[in-house]
Amino acid sequence: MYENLRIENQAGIAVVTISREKALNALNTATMSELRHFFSEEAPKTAGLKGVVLTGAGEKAFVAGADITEFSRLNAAEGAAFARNGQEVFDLIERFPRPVVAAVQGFALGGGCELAMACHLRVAGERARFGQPEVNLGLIPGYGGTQRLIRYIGRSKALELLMTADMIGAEEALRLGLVNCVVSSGQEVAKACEMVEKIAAKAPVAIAKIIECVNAYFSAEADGLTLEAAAFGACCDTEDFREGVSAFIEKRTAHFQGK
Ligand code: CO8
Repeated sequence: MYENLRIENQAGIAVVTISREKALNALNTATMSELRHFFSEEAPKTAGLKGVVLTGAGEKAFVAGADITEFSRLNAAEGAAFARNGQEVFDLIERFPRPVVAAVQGFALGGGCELAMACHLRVAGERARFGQPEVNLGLIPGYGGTQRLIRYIGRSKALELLMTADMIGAEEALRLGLVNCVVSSGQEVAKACEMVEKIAAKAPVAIAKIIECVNAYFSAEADGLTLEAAAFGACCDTEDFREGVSAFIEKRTAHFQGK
């Protein structure tokens, strides 16, 4: 069904591997369509899905960017449409109601860094390298990079990376707040799965509401505090809320149903 994605269900976690190793997993149009299909059609219908781990095939790259061979002759209108399509796909990931964790083992450049930033959390292997090298091509990031990088590392450092095209390693990415943790090479997917497992033990409706409210902070249209109050109210109406409070009082582990 997918040509460029490999999907394995590991005990309720969908491990999605972008598999174009010869092109360092560069995101071509077909891969973007497959990611769109996975996050809009397949994942929401997968019963018992705890979350998603996104990674790249091979040791060298998570994703080395959008596929440069595809957009060398775009005109202005086509370029804008190309970027908008990618932004929509990455927004689907950012809004996905269960945790999406990027497991970055090598290069995460251009669209690859933007893909990692659209995920809720990022695990970096010690050989991971992050960067937005679009200015080397006479371009700017088009899949959300000018907006999301600032959110993670602040305006000053974001402008530096965007304008110099410098790459940073895993430890620097951790120091700046771009990634959540750094692990030994080869442990990236295992650590990402561990993070999804931990979150999956919490109340699923509450997790979905957290994602929605945090996303609202960066939305020009949403009033985050109003949304938070409504989301808090919605959680009060769940069985999971009653279970969580009962479990606390009875000094036992809560078992949430996502209802
Ligand atoms: N697109 C297509 N092919 C790629 C890409 C890419 N982004 N990156 C690497 N490849 C291919 C290479 O062409 C090469 O193919 P081949 O073996 O057929 O020659 C193969 O992968 C291996 O790459 P290298 O031989 O270059 O490997 P090195 O170890 O020498 O270098 C690098 C690794 C540093 C990662 C290098 O490949 C590189 O600089 N890649 C390009 C990185 C880049 O500029 N990424 C940003 C792309 S632009 C982008 O992502 C914009 C997103 C928004 C788009 C909006 C729509 C317009």
